[in-house]
Amino acid sequence: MSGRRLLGFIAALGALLAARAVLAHHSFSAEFDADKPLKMTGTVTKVEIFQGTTSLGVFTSGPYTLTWSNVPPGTYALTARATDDYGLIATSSVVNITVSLPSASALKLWLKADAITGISSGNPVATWSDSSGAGNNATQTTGANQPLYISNVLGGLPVVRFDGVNDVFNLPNLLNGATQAEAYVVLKSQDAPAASRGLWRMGGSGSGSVTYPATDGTVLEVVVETMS
Ligand SMILES: [Ca+2]
Repeated sequence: MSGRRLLGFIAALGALLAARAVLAHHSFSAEFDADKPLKMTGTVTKVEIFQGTTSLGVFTSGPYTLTWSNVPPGTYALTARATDDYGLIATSSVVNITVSLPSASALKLWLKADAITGISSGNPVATWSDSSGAGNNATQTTGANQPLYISNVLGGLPVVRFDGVNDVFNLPNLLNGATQAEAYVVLKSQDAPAASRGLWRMGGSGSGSVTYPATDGTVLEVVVETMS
């Protein structure tokens, strides 16, 4: 979110700097009366935002605010280029930004199938240890409800396979006190299964509120529970 605000600021700053440069150019060929107030005017007709040489957006009116979505982690050089009604162009100085993944300390849960050890392929998983360091292990004490550890399924990596019948893990109340959270899930589901599948339930949300997918192939997630 700070990146979005930052981009908006960059655009406004670029427009401002560009307008000043353009006005200064106009004044060079003019003569002014030292006893009278000096009024300079000009009109910015276009502002374009660049990442390197790639245009991220063009604006022909204010407030020249850009939302840059789905930015991969990395370092980027941003500039704003303004054009005035005389066709003159000015470019802002470069602003470098870095986009990072959430810090490890913010993680509440990280279930990695390739972190599972001591289980042969095809055998049930009673405890899927949390790799985040927070100790929020996923557990299942009932043997019939334990998913299976299957090796070499996804790009050479193992997966944890749920049977779609009664396999389920229980998790601690890891979002207690949180007002929002993000989840990244790598999941392969069966297309149009005979019965709707669910990825998770939060709080007391019912089984019909989440499907991955439902019997018609649709993916639905409606969670209205207050996390507590
Ligand atoms: Ca089962």
